[in-house]
Amino acid sequence: EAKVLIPDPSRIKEELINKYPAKVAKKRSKSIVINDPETVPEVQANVRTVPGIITQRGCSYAGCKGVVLGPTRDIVNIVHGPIGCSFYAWLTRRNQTRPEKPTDENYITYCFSTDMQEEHVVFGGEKKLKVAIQEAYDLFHPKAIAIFSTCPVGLIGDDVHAASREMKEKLGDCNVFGFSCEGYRGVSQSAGHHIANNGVFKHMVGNNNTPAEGKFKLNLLGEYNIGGDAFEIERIFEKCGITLVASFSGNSTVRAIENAHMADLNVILCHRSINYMGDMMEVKYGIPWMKVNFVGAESSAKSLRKIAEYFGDEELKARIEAVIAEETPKVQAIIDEIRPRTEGKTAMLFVGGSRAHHYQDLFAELGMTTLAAGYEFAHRDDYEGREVLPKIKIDADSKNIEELKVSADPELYKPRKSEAELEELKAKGLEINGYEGMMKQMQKKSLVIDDVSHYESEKLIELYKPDIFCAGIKEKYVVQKMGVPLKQLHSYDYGGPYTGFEGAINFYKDIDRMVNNPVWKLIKAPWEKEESGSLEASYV
Ligand code: CFM
Ligand code: HCA
Repeated sequence: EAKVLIPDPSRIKEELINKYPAKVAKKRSKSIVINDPETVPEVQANVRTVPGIITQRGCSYAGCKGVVLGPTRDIVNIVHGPIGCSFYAWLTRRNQTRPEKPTDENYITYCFSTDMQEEHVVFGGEKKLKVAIQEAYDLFHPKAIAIFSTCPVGLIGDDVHAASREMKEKLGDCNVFGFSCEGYRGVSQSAGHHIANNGVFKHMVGNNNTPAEGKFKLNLLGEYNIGGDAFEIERIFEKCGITLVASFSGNSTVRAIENAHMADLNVILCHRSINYMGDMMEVKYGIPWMKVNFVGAESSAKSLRKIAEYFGDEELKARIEAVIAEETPKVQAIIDEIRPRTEGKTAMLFVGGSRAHHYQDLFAELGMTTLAAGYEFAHRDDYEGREVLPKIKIDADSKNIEELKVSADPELYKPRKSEAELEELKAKGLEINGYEGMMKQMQKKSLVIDDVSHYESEKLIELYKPDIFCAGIKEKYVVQKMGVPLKQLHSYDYGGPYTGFEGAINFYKDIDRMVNNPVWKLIKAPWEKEESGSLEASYV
């Protein structure tokens, strides 16, 4: 790989924190580390953002309602709260879906809310919630209705679970369940993912015991079909003869999720948002999980080979090799064309809890170096590897792992691989029930920064002058006004898919267009303007 000379990271780190009050500087210092892939240093992560700092983070409600349940097609997702929480989340995440028939249920484009008013905050909103559930049922007769709590709900004590139970009983043929995902729970979206996983596991997985058809059956976990990513993975799986039982939750259906425990393997794309589901399904049903990555052509090929190795079937192996051989030349032709224009350029990625890692592979394929990267809300295991954290596994009822084992239905608990087989697979280099994290793959002396602040991002851009910065909509125009193109790695700026082989081609082309656009040279960053001498001067 092309190595780019990078400025002294300790000096940069010092610059990032020296304007903070001493206490803040000390705290931020633990979240800003200089990477060493050999001996990965400890990163402070998943801690509360210092009040007053402008963070990229969102809330627990966003993680539960928006992220994990958002892409579900045939659940009526009702937000219990003031209308703003729902309206401002309406179709902002680019999760796509594709019903088989135009008449199939599809509620993705709808925005359901109880539109809580002052009187409900004062006198309680449960009555209104039950009326809303009844109204949704009468209008649509959906298979499932999910309720999401916003901040005021927890503060006034509305019991969304009791209301859901009561309505489920009353309606009879509709699964109704609630989530206590008030925005203030936890320190970011991350708590919402966990709450969502517990709810989906408890109320949906295992509801349908019809055996799934196919020889190689797996679930795709942590893939939300942003910009059509899941469609590309579905295409590849189909070509390889792999059966996708359920997807959590891009392009998913209630029926598939209820049937997910019939699969023989869980492959996890976004470890951060869904590792809980992988663990719970492993304990209750005996299904191992494996971390994969379909972002990047090489990673996609590697992930397919891992799946083939897991199933250990020669025919599958041959078929997967044939698919890789067919897809790779198309990808390589585009790399050959574009790479001379992107080689040696630099990137920074500050995104979510997974993509700041995965997208580094695509940049590497273009010969580009990642100077600095970090997550908004990931935990230490996503940075340093799964082994760094004690295994605290919490089940759908917040019970411990032993209780979950006891609650496992003996009919359904079937270890898909014996201990010896699992060991054998691990010896072959397959990461079963494990994840190496971002830092082992990053260059020595690159900067790893958790929950980067707005101020730190500006400083990083000023000091490193990267060729591209990757983040979200809140950062986009601020960064571009500094003369640096910003690629949104959440929404893909209306582009995508970026997964698999076709996705890689889309990404290379988009990045080429961005980093080689002469327009950026026409913009003067605040510190380049004569009247403002220094960055500080332009901000007083
Ligand atoms: Fe996982 Fe995601 Fe991400 Fe995420 Fe998100 Fe997203 Fe993201 Mo935005 S589930 S952690 S909470 S890969 S919504 S599809 S893009 S921040 S990096
Ligand atoms: C969320 C959703 C988000 C926001 C993206 C952004 C997404 O965290 O609530 O800030 O641009 O991917 O849609 O992460």
